[in-house]
Amino acid sequence: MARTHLPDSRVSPRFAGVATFCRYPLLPLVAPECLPLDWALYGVPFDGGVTYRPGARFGPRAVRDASQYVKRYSIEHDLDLCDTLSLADAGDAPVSPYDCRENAQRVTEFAAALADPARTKLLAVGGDHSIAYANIKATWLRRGRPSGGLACIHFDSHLDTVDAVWGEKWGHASPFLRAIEEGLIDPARMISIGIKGPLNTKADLDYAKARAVQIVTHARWQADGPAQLAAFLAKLGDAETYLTFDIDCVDPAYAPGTGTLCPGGFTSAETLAILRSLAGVNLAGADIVEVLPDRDPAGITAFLAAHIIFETLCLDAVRRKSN
Ligand SMILES: [Mn+2]
Repeated sequence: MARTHLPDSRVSPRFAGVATFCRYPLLPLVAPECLPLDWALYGVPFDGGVTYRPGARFGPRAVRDASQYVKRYSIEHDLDLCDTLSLADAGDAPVSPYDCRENAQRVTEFAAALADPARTKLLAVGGDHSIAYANIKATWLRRGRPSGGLACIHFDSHLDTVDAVWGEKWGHASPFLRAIEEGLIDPARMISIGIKGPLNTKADLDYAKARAVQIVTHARWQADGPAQLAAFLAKLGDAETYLTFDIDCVDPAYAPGTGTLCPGGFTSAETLAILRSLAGVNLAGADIVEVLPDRDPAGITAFLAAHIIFETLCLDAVRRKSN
């Protein structure tokens, strides 16, 4: 029995109709038998927090469009995602384009109340990385404010633990410092994967290092990254874990459509394989951020982001199938 009703692509082709994430139903149109909803996907069209090139506010629309060709059965996990999870597109969060802090508050309020707060998990599609703070906060609230915070798996070129840029404390360079400061994330159970330089200063590493965030640079990944990640996952056990994916950890050759480019990252194939290697993790929530459609002439960045959504949801499906 399907948990998510998709339009039959032989009746209503993938290139027709109004685009929702992966063609999942809009939240108000979810069939009663598919409740409670397992995941609410929503867009956050906000890029007021960027330090360099703007445009990620158009990310949710681009990812919705690119995701029309995401199918439902995973060969690698041998599972039909839509038979396993009830999924919906909850539309876009209300944003405040000129004010990062107010935006974070609005998005948090919207996300905290979506669908069934006790049972529905949240996947936010950015937008710049500042919006991760809001989805982390909403997830933390919905999980009953776990003391000590959530564990976190972070893919990025950057640590995003700068206290403030031009006095702005809620921009895309700061979401993890804010989340750690507020106890939403436990830095001792956080891993940042794919970090690349150069940095503005060596001191940019200080905050994360002082709080024991496990940093796996892209260069280090080539040596023993998979083993480090496996050990981290073993240490996590069943802990509720938040997954945050900044598309700029992917090599610009594979994901040019982003605002703070950093050459020499993961290929798209490596990206999907790394995500699949997380199978077994207890996901509490997730985001995929920093897709900038204006710099994505062939749409490959948005298309990869759409498949990152699929692989992320599969992780929860694997876990539910095996439990
Ligand atoms: Mn980031």
